[in-house]
Amino acid sequence: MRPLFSITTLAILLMPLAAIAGTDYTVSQKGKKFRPSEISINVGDSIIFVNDDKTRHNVYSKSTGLEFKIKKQKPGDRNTISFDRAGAAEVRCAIHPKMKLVITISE
Ligand SMILES: [Cu+2]
Repeated sequence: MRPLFSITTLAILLMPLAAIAGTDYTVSQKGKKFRPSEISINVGDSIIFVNDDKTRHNVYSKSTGLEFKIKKQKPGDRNTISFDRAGAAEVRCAIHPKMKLVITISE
């Protein structure tokens, strides 16, 4: 008797689940800069903000529909933000006004 689902069929059926789970990207804050300073992701993906500096950061976005606020982030801390809609988010640091990250989120 043939198995009901082949491995290939199973892989195809499970693929949408992987898409829903999304991809995690890491953005470092080092030397009072975001690294990278621009990143393109897809809806459902997440960004892990890591403070690799010896100073605190305070990352936020006020971009419409894509607002978030990590608040005070100590050296070594990591915070994950997921993005569930398309658009462009400008990310700044409340402590260091020169810091800027642009996230482009596609469908
Ligand atoms: Cu900062």
